[in-house]
Amino acid sequence: MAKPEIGLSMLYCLREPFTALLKRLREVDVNHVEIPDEGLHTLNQRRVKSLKEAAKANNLDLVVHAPWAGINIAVPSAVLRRTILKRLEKSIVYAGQLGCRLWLFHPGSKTALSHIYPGKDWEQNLDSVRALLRVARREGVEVAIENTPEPYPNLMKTVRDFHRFYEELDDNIGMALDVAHANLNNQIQDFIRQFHEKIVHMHVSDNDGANDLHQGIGYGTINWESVAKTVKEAEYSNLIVLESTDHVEESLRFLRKLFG
Ligand SMILES: [Mn+2]
Repeated sequence: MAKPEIGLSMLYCLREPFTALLKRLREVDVNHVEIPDEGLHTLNQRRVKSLKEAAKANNLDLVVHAPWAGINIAVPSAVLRRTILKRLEKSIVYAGQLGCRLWLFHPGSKTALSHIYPGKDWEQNLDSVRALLRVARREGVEVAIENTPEPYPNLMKTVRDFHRFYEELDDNIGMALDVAHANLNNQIQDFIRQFHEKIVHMHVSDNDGANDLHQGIGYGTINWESVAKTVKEAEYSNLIVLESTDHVEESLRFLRKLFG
């Protein structure tokens, strides 16, 4: 039976300049790397070219994480939503140019208007996801939508939200399961068991069960033995990407042992 492969998100070096990211990519000890298209590492044409060279030099397979800061695909203003979707479209195009199998993004959030127009944000979220799926198909990139953490007003945090989403979307989209986010509402097992056919990508980091701390594996409250057991039972064999911002080397070793 195929085993999951361990990858690494470069989130931990997002404080460093882009040139430092390129240097790290030539040294990382993994075959799969996730690039956040965000902050100091925001992609552009020139950077895509350098990333391609670095990936080739170290034989890396890349996936792109969509920008997330200030990005709300369910925002009520049409002009803001157009701008946000344009930015995300660009990110998908770059993912295609990088030869990525996958581009993943966050669902929308509630706003200060949500209580005035109940249900409207949920509709905008679905519409935006459909628009992103059209772009991704044009660019030949697979997309996945990630479960988001408490206590933020995101629209898709629980298994219930995802069941409703899949029922209403009426289209195919993979799920990127963030195990650490699922720990914040105590639904790690529920997500893996109920959505194992949808999950195409996983993020792992640790936390205290209350805050999305992106800690190293084993430094928070997540029961990793039990996660590994459920992942195995679900016969999950895609990527498990480390998304901690500390104890990176140690966490990679831990994960290799756990899922190896
Ligand atoms: Mn994540």
